[in-house]
Amino acid sequence: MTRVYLALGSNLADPLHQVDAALAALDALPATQRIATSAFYRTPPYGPPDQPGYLNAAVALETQLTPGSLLDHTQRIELEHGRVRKAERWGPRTLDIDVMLFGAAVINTERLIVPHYDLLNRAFMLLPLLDIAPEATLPDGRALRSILATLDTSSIRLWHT
Ligand code: PH2
Ligand code: MG
Ligand code: MG
Repeated sequence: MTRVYLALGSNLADPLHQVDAALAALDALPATQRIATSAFYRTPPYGPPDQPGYLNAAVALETQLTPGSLLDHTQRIELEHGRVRKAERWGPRTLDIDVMLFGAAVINTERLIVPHYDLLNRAFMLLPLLDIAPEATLPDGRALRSILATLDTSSIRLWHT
């Protein structure tokens, strides 16, 4: 079993509904249990500013799937929930499921980079992750808590407020 942390994001088509549907779909994955889910956060767009704010959350899974098989499933779930891949970098999306950490694995393939390539710059990923894994570290042992402390979290709110 491997402990995996996923980031969920949505800023189109009723983000709360999208993320609830993603949680249900993750719960249906084979050989996988969802063991923790963060609070839901409202975060300002990172990248092009002319798009809606995001709902961001993190989930912890215990899985026997390989990284490639888990990615097949998360990409399938994204597509089943209306994801249309656009050329615009960091543009709006109905549902985004990103692998932040896969155990202590370091993965650098065409399809998958783990730890997530931009995790260290993204408070909207680290804050939810640290909700459910305050002691989480990178594969090299660095504490994510100390990395979040270098980022601006002042405009992140709870979704329900
Ligand atoms: N995802 C992006 C681009 N920008 N901004 C926020 N706040 N949250 C996201 O999940 C996000 C983003 C690309 O995946
Ligand atoms: Mg993403
Ligand atoms: Mg993605």
